[in-house]
Amino acid sequence: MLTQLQSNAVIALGGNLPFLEGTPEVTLRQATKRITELGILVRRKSQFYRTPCFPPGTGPDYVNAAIRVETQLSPGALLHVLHDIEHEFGRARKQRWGMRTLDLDILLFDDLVLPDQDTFDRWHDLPIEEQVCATPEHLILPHPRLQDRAFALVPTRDVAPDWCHPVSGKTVSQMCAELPEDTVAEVVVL
Ligand code: A4P
Ligand code: MG
Repeated sequence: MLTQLQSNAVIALGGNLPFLEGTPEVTLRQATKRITELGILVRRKSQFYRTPCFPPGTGPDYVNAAIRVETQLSPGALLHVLHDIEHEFGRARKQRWGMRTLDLDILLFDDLVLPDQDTFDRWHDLPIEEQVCATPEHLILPHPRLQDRAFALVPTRDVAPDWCHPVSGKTVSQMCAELPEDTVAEVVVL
């Protein structure tokens, strides 16, 4: 019998609005449980962090975390499952980078670069003023902002410190070490 190969992925979890009576931390815990219930194997969980909203001043602090998972799903099918879970936890898509009960992003998926190197490069190099308003239609992997964001990299370091970025070749720990110190210091364990 053929066994299907498992893929490894890192998923970022974030939220800065309560869902029903639950704080964002409660939502993130419950969302992780839902991910497991839907057959995705959660191998490692990061600590929960309180992080200042980005862009600064646009909303309450976030709670951020990351999990390392194993799955037989394709990247597109995994994103579909994550969108369904966001929906279950009250996510409304009103505004790019707007406040939200739950955001689930795929940061890394094996060593895949999707949809292709040119598209990845274009999103990776997008000027900040365009990042605010441009929403990708395709799944982009790795997440094109991963290397810029302490709120994504610090939790990812908990679960995958030696994971090599398939384009830059840098490990998650190296990318973290290259962030401005003050942005890392703002990411505080809950
Ligand atoms: N998409 C493309 N690539 C991916 C990927 N690797 N993972 C597409 C997930 N989705 C990806 O996403 C918009 C579109 O991107 C989707 O159609 C999806 O197919 P979205 O979740 O609907 O919208 P969004 O959340 O506003 O966009 P995105 O890209 O997830 O936003 P960011 O860049 O993650 O920013 N501040 C703090 N402190 N902590 C945060 O977690 N998050 C954001 C959201 C802003 N500020 C924050 C935080
Ligand atoms: Mg998202």
